[in-house]
Amino acid sequence: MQFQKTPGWLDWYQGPSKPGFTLPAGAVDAHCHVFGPGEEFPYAPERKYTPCDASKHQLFALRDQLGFERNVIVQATCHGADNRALLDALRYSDGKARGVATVRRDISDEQLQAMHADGVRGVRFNFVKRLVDFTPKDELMEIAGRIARLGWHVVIYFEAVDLPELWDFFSGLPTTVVVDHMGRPDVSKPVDGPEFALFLKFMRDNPNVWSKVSCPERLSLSGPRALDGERAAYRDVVPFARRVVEEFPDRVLWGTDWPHPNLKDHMPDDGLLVDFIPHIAPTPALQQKLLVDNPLRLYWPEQVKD
Ligand code: 0GY
Repeated sequence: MQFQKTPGWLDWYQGPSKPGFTLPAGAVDAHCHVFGPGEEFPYAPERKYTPCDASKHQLFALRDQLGFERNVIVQATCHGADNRALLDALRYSDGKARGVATVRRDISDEQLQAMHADGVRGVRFNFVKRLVDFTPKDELMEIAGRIARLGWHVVIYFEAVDLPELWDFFSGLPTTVVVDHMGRPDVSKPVDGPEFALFLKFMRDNPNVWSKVSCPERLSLSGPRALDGERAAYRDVVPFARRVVEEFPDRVLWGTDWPHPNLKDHMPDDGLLVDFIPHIAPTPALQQKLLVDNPLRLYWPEQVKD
């Protein structure tokens, strides 16, 4: 099937620069996607955008180029609850990728078991209105109860302004809960202001909640331009991500978000994104937790030695 990209869609950055920051051995890119290719894995009829194709081969080439060893591939909304492209990439990865799927309540236990065998370890609940239609909370809670029995976790994606309304639902989830992109703070507001304080309180009050400190390119207003050094981009996001890393070093993850859906202004150089990491995790000990120990504990626990 032929698909036309959403008008204005930015293709991912070809030939990323070599990062100045050397990733620790065993580093995991814990948030990235595959898109199609549409001819092989058609985009879902209910999707809100049609992306450019971004295949497993291209994702794994980026992994090797940047110096990551593993990926966590997150089901993107353009594939709805059709997880075939994700599962295909997981199978092809030879154990180097684990996945986060999207499922509906009609999924059978046998299907969940088969996904587990392929490497899925979580489901994603999306509350960003421009990306998905509404799913009733009782359906999501039912799914959470079922996947908890497999030892999976729930990834949640929402905007900062919606946290108060979603707080009780999130707090009632029976699994580890991973927040995408720090709950999308408005970084034009102060890091010490009430909005981000609420997010930090959410993490403090709920010890089962983790956060991805990812997507500076999505949250930044200052953008990729260097303010105080050639490779120091997205500096306005640093205080937010660093605050989360320093307060919750055992509950943070980082990912590229390749191939960066729905960016309107610029497409990031993924090498430059890697160079963002030492600004938010300034010591080798924090980098080891963020990039290796935490993702292994969540996605490859059988490989963690006591
Ligand atoms: C991200 C962010 C976005 C999109 C999706 O599944 C998706 O479509 O996650 C976004 O548009 O903010 O994490 O990829």
